[in-house]
Amino acid sequence: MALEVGIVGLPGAGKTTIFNALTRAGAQVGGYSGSSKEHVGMAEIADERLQQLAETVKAKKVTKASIRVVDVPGTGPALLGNLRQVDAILAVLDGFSPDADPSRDLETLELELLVADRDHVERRLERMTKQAKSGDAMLKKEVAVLERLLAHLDAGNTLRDWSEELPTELDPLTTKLLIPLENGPNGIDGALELELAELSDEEAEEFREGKPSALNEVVRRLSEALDLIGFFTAGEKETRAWTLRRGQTALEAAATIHTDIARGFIRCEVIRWDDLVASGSHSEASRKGLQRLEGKDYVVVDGDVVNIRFNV
Ligand SMILES: Nc1nc2c(ncn2[C@@H]2O[C@H](COP(=O)(O)OP(=O)(O)O)[C@@H](O)[C@H]2O)c(=O)[nH]1
Ligand SMILES: [Mg+2]
Repeated sequence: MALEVGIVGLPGAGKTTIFNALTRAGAQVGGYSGSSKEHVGMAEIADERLQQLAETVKAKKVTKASIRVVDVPGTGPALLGNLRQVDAILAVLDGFSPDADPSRDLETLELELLVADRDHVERRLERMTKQAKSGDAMLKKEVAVLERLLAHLDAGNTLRDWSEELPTELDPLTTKLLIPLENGPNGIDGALELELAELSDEEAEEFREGKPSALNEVVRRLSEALDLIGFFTAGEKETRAWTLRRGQTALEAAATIHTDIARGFIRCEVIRWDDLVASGSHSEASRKGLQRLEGKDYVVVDGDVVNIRFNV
């Protein structure tokens, strides 16, 4: 499953603008009617290694790795609740209007997230209290934890300073990775990025005159914060980049590609991406002994090219 990031921000901060620039999805920007829908799209991750690999194996199709992006149309517990499954939250802060105050807005957003979590804990407590009437010991235990947790929050504390273990399936927002992103001249220029997103990669590159893409910078910060690594599958039919969290195994890499491949996993051939490029082909890399055989528990390393042998 692709990694997922949720965009939050105050109305008019430029969430949908940034969403469009990241995903090239062309969702409607501005105005309350146009921005009242949830948008979902994929943001591609730039990786210079991919093109070199594709050229080496003469790939007919090249596919970048991508992150799923969700743009929620506003704040408030119900809307923010849609983000309980995301891996990270991108907080878009207005840095372009005349009275912009990004740090004030970040505080407001953090408070909104906390309110949404408090609301969530309270609802879950109500539901669990009803269910616990059956006498189930586990449920009663969770009710006791939730009661203490609610009191903890109502005393002005946060979920981050809760020292006990949180109930599983609570999926709080305020313990997620939060990445602030100022939209404006001092941060990333959402309006400019949106215009550039409509150009081809080459044209946008030219326009930037060597300056790095602000969106690549956002994706890079996300990858870093989520501790992502990139691995590749390099075939003639398709050469493709994928992501994993650091420390994940060959079996998890297989599951990222396809659940059937994970189910039928036999073993995995691994070559370093630069060894493959330098060798010029899989067979030459293999002849030089640069290809290794690994099992399901092998921890994938950034830059690995994998070929998973499986039966279905
Ligand atoms: N000048 C300027 N305007 C922007 C920028 N980003 C967004 N806008 C404008 O601000 C308005 C609100 O943007 P939108 O993305 O819909 O905000 P949302 O409500 O957070 O989704 C739109 O008219 C955008 O064109 C920016 O970086 N600079
Ligand atoms: Mg919007």
